[in-house]
Amino acid sequence: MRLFIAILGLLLAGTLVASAGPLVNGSFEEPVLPNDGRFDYTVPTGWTVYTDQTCNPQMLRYTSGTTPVPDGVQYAQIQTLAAIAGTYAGFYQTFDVIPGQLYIVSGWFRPLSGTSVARVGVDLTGGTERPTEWGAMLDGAVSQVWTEFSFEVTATGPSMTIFLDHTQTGTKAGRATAFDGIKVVVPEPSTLGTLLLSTVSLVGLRLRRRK
Ligand SMILES: [Ca+2]
Repeated sequence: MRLFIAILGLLLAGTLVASAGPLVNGSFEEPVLPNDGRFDYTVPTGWTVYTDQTCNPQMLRYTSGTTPVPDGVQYAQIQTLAAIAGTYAGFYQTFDVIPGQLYIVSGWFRPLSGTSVARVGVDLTGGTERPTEWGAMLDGAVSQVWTEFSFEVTATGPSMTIFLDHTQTGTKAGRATAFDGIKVVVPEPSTLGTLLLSTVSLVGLRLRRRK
């Protein structure tokens, strides 16, 4: 009996840990670019491109002498082509979530010019309309290096859409923003698992004392 309860506890804890991270290809390692080609106009697997004009989705692969990639060896970026201030482009992905569950959205972004603004936001209804409010933002005028971001959202429905957004604030064409290591996870899943295991241990202890 004790063994059965212990196994049940472990299974429950395992399930809780495995439930995190419903997003796919947040690290942009797919599709794999050729080793000899560090650049491609490829849409990352699992993601969809959106824009209010014309844009270039791009994937890049780390090669010696270039800026290190925050997560793995590849990352994605999006480039606006029109010379219009306020124009935007980005990637979105819809994925399953548990209604009422708190999630941590995190990752890295890198505006590639002083007139690029990186934004990350979610649509809690799983819709594909670009959001008007954002969870994280970095104005290119501040920094051109990889910067980590993180924010919390509570799911209200069975699916959620994440938007990785690039906006150009100047009137020069060809501005871009890069993204990598995008994760959506349930915070501290081990806490509940530990709590369950502790409860199971206490039950086990009581059973042992009865013998
Ligand atoms: Ca990556």
